[in-house]
Amino acid sequence: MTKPATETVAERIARILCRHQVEVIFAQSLPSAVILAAEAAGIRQIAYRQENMGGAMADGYARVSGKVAVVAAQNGPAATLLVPPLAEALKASVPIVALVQDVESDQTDRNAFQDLDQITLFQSCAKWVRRVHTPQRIDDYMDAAFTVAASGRPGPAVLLLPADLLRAPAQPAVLPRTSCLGRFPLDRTRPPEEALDAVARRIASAQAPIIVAGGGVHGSGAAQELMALQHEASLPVITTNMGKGAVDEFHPLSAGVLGSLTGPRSLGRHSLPLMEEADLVILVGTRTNQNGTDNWRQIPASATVVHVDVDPTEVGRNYEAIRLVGDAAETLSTLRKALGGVDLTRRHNQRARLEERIAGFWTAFERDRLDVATAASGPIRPERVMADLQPLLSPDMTIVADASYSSMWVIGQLRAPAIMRFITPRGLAGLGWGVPLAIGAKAARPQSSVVALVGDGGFAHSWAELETMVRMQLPVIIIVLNNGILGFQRDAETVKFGSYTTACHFADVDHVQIAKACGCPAVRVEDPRDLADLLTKSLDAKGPMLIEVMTDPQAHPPLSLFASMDAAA
Ligand SMILES: Cc1ncc(C[n+]2csc(CCOP(=O)(O)OP(=O)(O)O)c2C)c(N)n1
Ligand SMILES: [Mg+2]
Repeated sequence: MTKPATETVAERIARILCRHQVEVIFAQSLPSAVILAAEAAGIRQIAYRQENMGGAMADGYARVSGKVAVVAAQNGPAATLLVPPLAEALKASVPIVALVQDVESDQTDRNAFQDLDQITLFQSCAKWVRRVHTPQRIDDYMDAAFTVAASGRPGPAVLLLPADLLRAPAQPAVLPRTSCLGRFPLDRTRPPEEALDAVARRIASAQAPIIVAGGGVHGSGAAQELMALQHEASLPVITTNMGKGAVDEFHPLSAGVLGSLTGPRSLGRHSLPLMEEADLVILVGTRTNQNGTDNWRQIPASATVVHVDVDPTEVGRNYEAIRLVGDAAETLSTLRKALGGVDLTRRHNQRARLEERIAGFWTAFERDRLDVATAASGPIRPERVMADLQPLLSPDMTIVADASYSSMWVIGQLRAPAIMRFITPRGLAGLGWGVPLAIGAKAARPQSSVVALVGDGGFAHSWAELETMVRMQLPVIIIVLNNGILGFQRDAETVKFGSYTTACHFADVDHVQIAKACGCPAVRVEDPRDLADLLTKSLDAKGPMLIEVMTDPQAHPPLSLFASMDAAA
């Protein structure tokens, strides 16, 4: 590898990013030496307004692009603001490399300006944190960061870069490196064949098997394999919140999302028995978390559990399971081959009856929610917003939601017309992720539409990034559900304590003015009959758009938590 004699470590970093096919870097000019070099090397800086948001943009970018996202930040206060998005990425298994400046090497621990123990800072929210000590090792450490992020269970890796190191002349690498490590999963591991043969026999002989697909299916790019398995072995599939869109939800063997949405007017209310009656539960790429399992209540204790996961520590965490440790796509592909060697007559014989039953769930769900999904007078029901968005869904579109009710409306009310992506911050369910996740998703697929649904509370965490969206020409359609309250907060407190605090009601906010002030066209909708046309026109226009929908503060998604409130209603 020839290099100009004057190359600095920062310039070397830019070259290494190019080797990993990094096309965008989420940053705000810092570390300056790195970002200057990256821009000079043709990497696009997506300049965020605030580090929280930049990290969440990187998250959305990685989830949709299949590439390791790179975010950069200054040391000290800027670094601390990267903690929340990296924590979400850690829990949601999203590969991000964070390049964080550190103070000059000889100034550490002297109360230098903005010095902080950043190794300790990032320890709980990253897979790996290292500081680079010498120019000779920059190639090794950069590659290690990408390897950590993209391999095994994907997640964030943090590389701390002392400012003086970045200015230092680069040295020849200890050993030259040429690989591209910028995509995930880096390795496609799979369990031994005997284990898959044994599971194939169990699938053939079970009375009532079911697949539960989690976000790991998307992370692995395993959705096609999953649908092939569903079809070939006549297996019913439900997904978790993060797994939504891992199968076409119009496939007759798809029973939608099951989780904590089991209250009145939910699909889960009808589909739950399918899980409760299962004698074989095949988990794929799920961390069996509280929301995904409705407080670990849904999988019957009598069922045999098979768990496919790339992270061996997730297998058996909450359910003792037959262990299939491996990449989801690779493992499902090999399982399909193993199923070729068993007699699936029992499965196929049950299929017509199963399909009829699943169709019944959807019909009952449609009937139950008809009143709210078609409500023609204000204040607007969120179910109506989703019903009007439904016919406009297309497989290449990305639907994003913020935490709180927005995630639940998207997950519980929309029906995926094909394998497609629904991005929600389900790692930690933090407010404010909706808009930046959507901007990152748009950066990953600029030709495809991105629609973000956000509550008025969560949106307030991220108003400033409207300007980023406009400036960077990453147009997203943002639907703000303005119910004037911290909806979930009010309702959860009401259920748990019988009252709620004074924080839950907001003053009136004109979100249209906020958007317009940032150069984003915007409109307020108060009549539900205006929605469909507006959504169609906004999608056709392909520009940025904020639609402020004045929603019914009494509406809440059918979470099991609200059973007592719903029963009293
Ligand atoms: C960063 C963060 N802070 C606080 C919470 C707790 N919390 C969860 S939902 C919620 C209310 C959200 O209100 P809004 O965004 O308006 O959505 P709505 O429920 O009204 O649709 C709050 C405060 C959280 N999840 N994340
Ligand atoms: Mg609200």
